[in-house]
Amino acid sequence: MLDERKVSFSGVQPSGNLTIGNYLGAIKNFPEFTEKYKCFYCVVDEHAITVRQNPAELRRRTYETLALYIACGLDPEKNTLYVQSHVPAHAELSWILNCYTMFGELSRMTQFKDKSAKHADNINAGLFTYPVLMASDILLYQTDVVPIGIDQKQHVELTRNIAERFNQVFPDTFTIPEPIIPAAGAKIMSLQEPDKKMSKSDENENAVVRILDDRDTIIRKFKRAVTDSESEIRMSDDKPGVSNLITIYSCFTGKTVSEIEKEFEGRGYGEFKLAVGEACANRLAPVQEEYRRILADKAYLESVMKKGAEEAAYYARKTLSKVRRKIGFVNL
Ligand code: ATP
Ligand code: LTN
Repeated sequence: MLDERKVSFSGVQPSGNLTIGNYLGAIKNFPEFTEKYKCFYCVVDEHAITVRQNPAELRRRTYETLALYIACGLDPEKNTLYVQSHVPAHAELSWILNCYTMFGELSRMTQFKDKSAKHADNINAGLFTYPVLMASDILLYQTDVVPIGIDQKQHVELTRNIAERFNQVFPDTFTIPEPIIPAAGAKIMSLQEPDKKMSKSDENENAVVRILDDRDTIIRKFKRAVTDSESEIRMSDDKPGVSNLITIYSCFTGKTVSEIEKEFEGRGYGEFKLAVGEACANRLAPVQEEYRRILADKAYLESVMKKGAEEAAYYARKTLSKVRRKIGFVNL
């Protein structure tokens, strides 16, 4: 039967233990699309090797990221969950799209600039062309929507430009995708430097709360969160630490900002931080329990990977063969 639903696609790199930034900005929102959309959620291991990875850890994290997808509510029967390197069409389309992407466009990507500064000893060509592989991920499935955190918006905009450029030469090849960015939680900040994004590869462990951190660790990290010298719990641009904590508390409890400001009126930062830590730990506890159960069954995870790769490859092949035909490659 022809599946006429719109398509949702997103990916997460298995490049570290996932943070509450990854959770609130991306993964938590993936299941919303399950019923109405045809959904592809990918563990992007090829993206992860743009910075050096320990092979054993990369392999382990690939299983772990898949297990987290499922623990966060993605049913493998209803969503196509798979690993990027299991579907060679991603790398193939990426080569082709490299020839439709401009050097200047890639030079402007802020993630490239940030990561080259952070890994100055390894500014490899893959780090530079990373957004083209991401465009291939998205365009291979004729994707309509891409749920992501705000830091990835620029990459989806580039994807749209590449698709439009390609479509201009070869009409009706790609669907033009839209980024879907959550109203709250699209950019969770570091708990230690609240003007910086919380990032799973941050070296300061106190700056990040991981989805799999235990309750005591979560509460301790929130207790140590940097705030300011005032004592008022209020959302404001000049109070980045407190504002970030209000956002996190709001995402985990469903309370609005004004409800939270009212709830903590006249109460101190210590009390507030404890409440944020508890709300976060309470919400993550069932995810962690489910994760442990799923991760213990490696054979099950491999069966999900295998089924997902077969499903994804079916759709990817359709687009790739259309592209090959249009650009003049001989299809045998
Ligand atoms: P790295 O530290 O390795 O660069 P990352 O933490 O930025 O990784 P990714 O795997 O690149 O994580 O991102 C997966 C998804 O999580 C993306 O949609 C991204 O926008 C989202 N995301 C990452 N960090 C945050 C954050 N701090 N707040 C909200 N969303 C985030
Ligand atoms: N670049 C993203 C991860 C990613 C992605 C994608 C997200 C790779 N391919 C396709 C959405 C759609 C990141 O660094 N967070």
